[in-house]
Amino acid sequence: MEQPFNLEQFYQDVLKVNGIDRSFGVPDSTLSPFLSYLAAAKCTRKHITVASEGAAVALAAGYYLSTSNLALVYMQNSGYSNALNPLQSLVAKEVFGIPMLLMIGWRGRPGEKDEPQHNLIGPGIVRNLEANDIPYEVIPKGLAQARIAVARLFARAKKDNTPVALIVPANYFAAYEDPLWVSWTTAPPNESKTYQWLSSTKRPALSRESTIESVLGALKPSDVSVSSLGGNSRELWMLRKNKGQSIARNFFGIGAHGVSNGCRKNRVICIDGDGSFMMHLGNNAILAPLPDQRVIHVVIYNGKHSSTGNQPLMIGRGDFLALVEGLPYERKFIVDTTEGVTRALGSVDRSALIVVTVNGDERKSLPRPTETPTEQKEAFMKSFGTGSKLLHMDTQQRRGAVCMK
Ligand SMILES: Cc1ncc(C[n+]2csc(CCOP(=O)(O)OP(=O)(O)O)c2C)c(N)n1
Repeated sequence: MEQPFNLEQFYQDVLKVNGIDRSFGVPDSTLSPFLSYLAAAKCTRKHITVASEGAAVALAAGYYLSTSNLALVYMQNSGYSNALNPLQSLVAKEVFGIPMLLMIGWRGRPGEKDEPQHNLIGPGIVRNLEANDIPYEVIPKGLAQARIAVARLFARAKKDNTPVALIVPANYFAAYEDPLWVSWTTAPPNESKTYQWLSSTKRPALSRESTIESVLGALKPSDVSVSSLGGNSRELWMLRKNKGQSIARNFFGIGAHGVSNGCRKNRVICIDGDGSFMMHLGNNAILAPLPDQRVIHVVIYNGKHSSTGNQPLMIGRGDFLALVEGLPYERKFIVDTTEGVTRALGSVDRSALIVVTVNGDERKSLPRPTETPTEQKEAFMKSFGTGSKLLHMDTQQRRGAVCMK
């Protein structure tokens, strides 16, 4: 009978040998020993536990875009439904086509007694993957067989530009014996001061579009940007086209923190809406202060979901700004003018939140990108060129687990 996988050997001989050295996800008890090993042995550049499975997919997507390398995304099968939104809307081969390896813990496997919800979800996971056209394998016993299975999935992922899945039943990993060392510090108070550079006018002078124009005007040549879906991506695309500029240094849709994880020599400016920011709040709180991330998060506060027809955000300006006060970005700014945007962007190098309060003015209709998602992806990836490989930087950790490997 095959022994359960030794954790270090599984990492080295099954994943690393196939080119994986990034893992992002949400913990699962089936995968528990391996995830405890990752949390203890890997620094926060290589292993990040996020607040939702969708965010793990986004990290893996951004990491692929800036490095052409595949990442591991781990989750329980009940978390697969949380991952489905970015898997279907962005990562799927029919959209941007971004390969990655999902590792799914199989609770409620047919024939195994489990809790009612797992008994419902477990038998369906295979059908769910098939329904979404995601190639999968159930992990075989034995390291050599597992390595071959992962290599097969990898080849498929790269050939078809698709996510692939490895399903892992219970008891495949040996116990994690070492005590899990977790030391998580909070940012010192002097780093959390929020600068408010606000004009005296009651109605903000900037609109979403003029904010994006201000951001574009303040970018450094080495900056990369990622814009969230909806009006702000369409405005950014339009502004670039009107100025005769290339769109290759912006990715439209997903993965700012993953891009940054893969390419730390560039600042990544994430141009976001307040609605989208609220949807990813937990992940923003986890990712913003990590030592290796260089995301400057520009959040356009218009108090509404403008792109879907101006539905209210249902959090007032005061409460929104109070919330911002509590978030662990290293530098925080609230501004409402082009000068404020320019000054804030000019004074940060990493981990910053710039909230821009804007008026509700916008065009009646906005153009859509004329490039296909594949063309956009290829232009963005090409813009990193050979210089996209990880720059060796001082990985000394100021916050988070000490980088041992
Ligand atoms: C998961 C998901 N839910 C809902 C939507 C629909 N949607 C597209 S844009 C948008 C509004 C986003 O609001 P915000 O980020 O504030 O940007 P604004 O439109 O106000 O500029 C929503 C809800 C979506 N694209 N994806």
